[in-house]
Amino acid sequence: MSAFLAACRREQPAHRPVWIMRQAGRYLPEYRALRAKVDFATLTRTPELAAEVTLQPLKRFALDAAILFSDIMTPLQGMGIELTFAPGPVVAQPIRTLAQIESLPALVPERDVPFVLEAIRLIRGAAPREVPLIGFAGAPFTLLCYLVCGKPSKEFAAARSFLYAEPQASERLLNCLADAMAAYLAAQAAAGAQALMLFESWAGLLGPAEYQRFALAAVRRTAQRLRGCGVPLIYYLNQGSALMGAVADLEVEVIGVDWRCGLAEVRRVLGPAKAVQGNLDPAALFAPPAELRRLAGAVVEQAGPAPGHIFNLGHGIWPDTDPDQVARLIDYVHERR
Ligand code: 1CP
Repeated sequence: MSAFLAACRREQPAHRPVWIMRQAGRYLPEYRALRAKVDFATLTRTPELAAEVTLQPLKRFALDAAILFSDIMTPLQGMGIELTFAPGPVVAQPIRTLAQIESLPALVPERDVPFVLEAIRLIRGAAPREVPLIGFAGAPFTLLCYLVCGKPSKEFAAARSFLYAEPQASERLLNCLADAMAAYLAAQAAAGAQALMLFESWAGLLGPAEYQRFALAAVRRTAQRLRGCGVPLIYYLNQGSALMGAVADLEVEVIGVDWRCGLAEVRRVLGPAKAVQGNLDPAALFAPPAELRRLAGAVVEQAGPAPGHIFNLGHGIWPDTDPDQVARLIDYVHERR
């Protein structure tokens, strides 16, 4: 079994697996060269190109997993939501009313996003056997943030006030998104994705009670619908250190965390039934090589010797990162046995 899948299942891998959030993207010259010719939406909707971009980082680096090149908003376009990327997602008609929520159709992946499933099949046919493919979706609350605000934001004020002003409508929207993302992820697994990941990028905006009532309830719903799909599920929370106790009994195999929490404490709170993924600060890739090696070692030390650690950054890699630093980081993780 691959090192990545072994770690997801908390079995002892031959080496500590490592991959990088946003590993296919703008820090790679070959990605920028392709993007100069093709816009982002077209890349995601053309299976051959999405497969090519997914495989770009694997050609350069000894990565232990691939992640589908797509976006968390792509399936929402399939549900008829009009949006553009500039470069973050901009929704033409932000969702603010129950009527808009009630008119959202269910997602039928084979009909609405066939290009994603075809990209997965192409990647599986071309990727090295020992490098599994991760499919992904946005977690319902993170999708709600973009749908209600209509664009990227620091505070997502419109989305957070919507939870308080319209709690029932919010729950309705979250349930709809939870079901759509469950169908989407199940279809990705059926097409060949060997692990599935939910990105909760804005979990840290919520207090514990609102996190549990809205965000976590919706993720539980997605996870329950995916039970029996046969592949490990990873739930990544950004700025979620205060929420670890709340996710300890969530039915997922792996919890992904950012750099603001120490992995020793995370593992203590989550207990032995969960694998963890993370959590080097993306800024650490700007340290001189010897210091980068020390920082990578510190993450490994924090994670400890028990199986069930997947090395990653704590959030997506920055576009101005030197690719040579990524190569070094992967070596530093692999050289520690
Ligand atoms: O111009 C371009 O090239 C577009 C930039 C871009 C890229 C490369 C966007 C728009 N999305 C992506 C790809 C992408 N997005 C991937 C696949 C690449 C990989 O991981 O190798 C993935 C997994 C995502 C997921 C995603 N999109 C998240 C969750 C992860 C995270 O970073 O928190 C989020 C929040 C988005 C929204 C989004 N889409 C694009 C941008 C620039 C953003 C962020 C907007 C914001 O800051 O709010």
